[in-house]
Amino acid sequence: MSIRGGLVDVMGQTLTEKILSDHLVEGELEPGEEIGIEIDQVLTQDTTGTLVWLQFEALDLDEVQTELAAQYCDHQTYQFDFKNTDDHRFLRSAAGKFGAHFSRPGNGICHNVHKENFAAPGKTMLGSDSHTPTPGGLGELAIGAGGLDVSVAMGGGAYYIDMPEIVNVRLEGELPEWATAKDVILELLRRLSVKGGVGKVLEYTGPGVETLSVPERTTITNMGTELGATTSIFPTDEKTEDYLERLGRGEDYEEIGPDTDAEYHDEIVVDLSELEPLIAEPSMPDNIVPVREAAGQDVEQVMIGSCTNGGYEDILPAAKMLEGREVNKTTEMIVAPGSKQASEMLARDGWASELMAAGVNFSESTCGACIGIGHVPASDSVSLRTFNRNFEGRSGLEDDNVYLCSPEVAAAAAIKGEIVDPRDLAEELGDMEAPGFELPDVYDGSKADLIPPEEAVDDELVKGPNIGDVPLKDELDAHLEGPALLKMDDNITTDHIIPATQDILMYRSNIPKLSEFTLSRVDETFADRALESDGGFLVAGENYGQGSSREHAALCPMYLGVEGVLAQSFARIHKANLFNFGLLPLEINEDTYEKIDQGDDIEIVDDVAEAVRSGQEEFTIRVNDDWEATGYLDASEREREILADGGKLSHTKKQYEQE
Ligand code: MIC
Ligand code: SF4
Repeated sequence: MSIRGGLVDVMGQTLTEKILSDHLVEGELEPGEEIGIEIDQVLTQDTTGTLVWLQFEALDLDEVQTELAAQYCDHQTYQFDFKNTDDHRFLRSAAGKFGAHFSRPGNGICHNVHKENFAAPGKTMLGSDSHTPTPGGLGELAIGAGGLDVSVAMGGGAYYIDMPEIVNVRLEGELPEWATAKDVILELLRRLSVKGGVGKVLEYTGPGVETLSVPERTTITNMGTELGATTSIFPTDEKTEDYLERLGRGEDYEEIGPDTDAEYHDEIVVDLSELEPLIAEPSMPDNIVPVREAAGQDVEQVMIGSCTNGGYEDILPAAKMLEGREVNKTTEMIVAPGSKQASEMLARDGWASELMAAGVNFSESTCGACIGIGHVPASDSVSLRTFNRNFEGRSGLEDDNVYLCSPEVAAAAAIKGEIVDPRDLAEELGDMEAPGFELPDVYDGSKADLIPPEEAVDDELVKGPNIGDVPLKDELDAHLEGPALLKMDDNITTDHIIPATQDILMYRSNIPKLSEFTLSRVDETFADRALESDGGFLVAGENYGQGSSREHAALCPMYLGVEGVLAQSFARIHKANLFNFGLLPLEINEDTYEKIDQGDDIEIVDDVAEAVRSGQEEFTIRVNDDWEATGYLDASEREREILADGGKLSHTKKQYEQE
């Protein structure tokens, strides 16, 4: 029995409900209802962080109000151009001026470094990166969001979200040899698809939980994002306490879990003992098959790293498999540890030299190759990666063939030069043992690259010439009309809308320039056509905007004059970003989607501004002055006000003025 909202509730609570009710500032925990929650920790990274701070500044906020905020420089650390370095310098100055921890470029990927240094059970966290849910593996309720939501939360404002459904993912049994945590999440992707988790929190329970270490759990929670889930979370136990102690943070431990009579909206059972090595084929993380079905394909590149499998413990099994062996002469293998701490420890333990001796190259601890910066695969070749996303073209090569798998499967392919189930390779070689999963006694990396707010080196913002202003939009018009500028399929990713490769990424804080690349991967003429047309709509199928949290995917279309998106359904973070930048997201049914052609004239017949503010849910869409269809606006009162005010920046400024 627990107390919630002042009433004695006879039903037990899930872990998610417990953390949410501890942090609830508005609303009730009813699925679909909007709730406001208090945020304890904030995470931001270099490619979304510049906007986070520019918006923080534009809101006239002057000091971080959350318990902790951390600015990481991880996505683009190679500093190819002064623009990247300018961004990093600006971020250090913003962290110093406003009071955040600053992690220097090269210190590691935000999720890995945050997990090692700050993540703690029972806390809430908001991050401007879609893989923010990673520390769910140690009981933190962490959610990815657009940068503007993060700025507002960092200024002490609540974070608003529709109360998700909570799904019980019950783990039974124990992983057999050669099956890994990566295979658990690949199995869920096989069953549920990339949109199977939208509007849901996946809460892991059952006897299988205690068989997994915290880093294995965080591999699973990290990739819950690929299911579209709001977040994923594990209860805490001795394994969590032990992990925090090895990190030197035993005092952060707290025992938390669901009530025994907690009620869930749904249940999925995964018997760990039935899992086998799996692989995601190109070019969607839910194209899952057993490794044996993909075996025999030549592999030219193998990469171990990323926020999913870049930990010391993830690289160790591969190192053990390669000890005394060599990478096949037809293959290149690169290890990019997720944090500098992992690199440092592998170097001290001698495992880095074992890997080097086997023919492996080490990269800086960075996202890099995961978003097409460096190690771009050769044309018409297979690249096998331990990453979490293989959206087409994300590697930097348009028609790429990127497969996703565990470090064990990756190392097996590096040895054999082709995709092979490690069980079959072990049998073939006769002397290769399953490496198992092992934690170091202590995580003892240096903290030299982490600058706490009290040791800040800057107290004023430093803005180089590449750092622009955040464009503002006027209030929503009464009359919206324009062409269907582009018609797209299902599952369009934010990588399609604003790609993240090096030549484009350096303009993340220069919106006019960045906008030139909007949807260029779908249609090179889009940006010019949008500017010329002075208004218009995007049309898309299901799950529009899946993938990243980058608010640029809404901000740049807004800058080009796009007024709304008509889609069969939207991904959660992107839909919030559309509201935040004043773009009307209308849901349409399949018939309407099929009937609209690119170039058609679209008119929203209602007085749009008035209808949005008054709570109207159905909008009449007139096409070519010829036929009509209905568009649905699924939005809370708060989202409607934001939209009508021309976006969250104008809306929040207005609110602050009224206070
Ligand atoms: C990604 O994995 O796509 C990114 C790059 O980390 C993005 C953030 C960004 O676009 O900067 C994400 O996942 O949110
Ligand atoms: Fe970085 Fe890739 Fe993880 Fe995104 S998914 S945070 S780009 S490593």
